[in-house]
Amino acid sequence: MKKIALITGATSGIGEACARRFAEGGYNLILTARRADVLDKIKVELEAEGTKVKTLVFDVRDAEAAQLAVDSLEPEWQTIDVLINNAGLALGLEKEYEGDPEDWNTMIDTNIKGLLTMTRLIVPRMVKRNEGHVINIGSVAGDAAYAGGNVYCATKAAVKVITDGLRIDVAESAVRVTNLKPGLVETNFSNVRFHGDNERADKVYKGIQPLTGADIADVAFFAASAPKHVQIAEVLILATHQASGSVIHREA
Ligand code: NDP
Ligand code: 8X3
Repeated sequence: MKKIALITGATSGIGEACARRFAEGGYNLILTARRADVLDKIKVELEAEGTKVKTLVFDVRDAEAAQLAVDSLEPEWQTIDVLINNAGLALGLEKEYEGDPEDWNTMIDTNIKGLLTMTRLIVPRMVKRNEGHVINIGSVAGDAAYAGGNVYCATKAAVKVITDGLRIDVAESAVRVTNLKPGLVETNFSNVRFHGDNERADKVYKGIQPLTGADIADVAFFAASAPKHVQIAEVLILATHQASGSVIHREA
């Protein structure tokens, strides 16, 4: 029987790339996000290649909707082997004392509380089965603040600590817990961060070859494929000319 991976934020970027990588690696998939039409398109494509795909449309900020979606899974979809908590975003790059509190709430509710909601819904069954793997998408941004990163960096620092906390709490079981910390990955991330200012978003990746979603998906798949006694606890993945969240060498 094929294993099942549930991926949040599977309509774009790293989440979509994980869907493709895990499908290629022989998993069936539960794909979640808010955009039903995009999820459907990916489902049709992957099913044509032999992967079974279940889509769940909900906002990870809505704990009740998340619960209803997970409760709606038929028995054949209830044994989730890998949970990839990927849905997330940055909004703005303003100084902390000039930032928009609505943006802060959205980042905190999505990146921290949404991840916790999914963990709370999926992990009890993993612990009961004594098997499973949680892969959280953190960030180099969680290692240290960079200019204007303030609240986004804080959410990713929280992801690191929440991931470490879960690893401690499931240590008696064979459930594995991984924090992947990408650096610059060219996705829709910057378009979202700059509220649709695509010109500004493009500048983020100027003068450096950024990572791709597929680069991160490869690492996630590697972690999930490690022998059962091997727990890849944390991985920092940077573009070659990036040294930290704030040190990036760009060709003129
Ligand atoms: P994208 O904007 O390309 O993808 C974000 C995904 O998250 C989309 O599928 C979106 O789907 C989903 N999403 C956003 N908000 C919600 C929500 N409230 N409920 C459900 N789904 C949601 O960005 P990335 O692929 O780059 O980002 C994925 C993760 O990787 C994020 O956690 C981000 O912080 C992290 N990351 C990104 C890096 C980068 O440089 N790109 C580097 C380090 C970490 P939809 O809109 O359909 O709901
Ligand atoms: C996303 C990448 O550049 O904001 O976490 O740290 S960055």
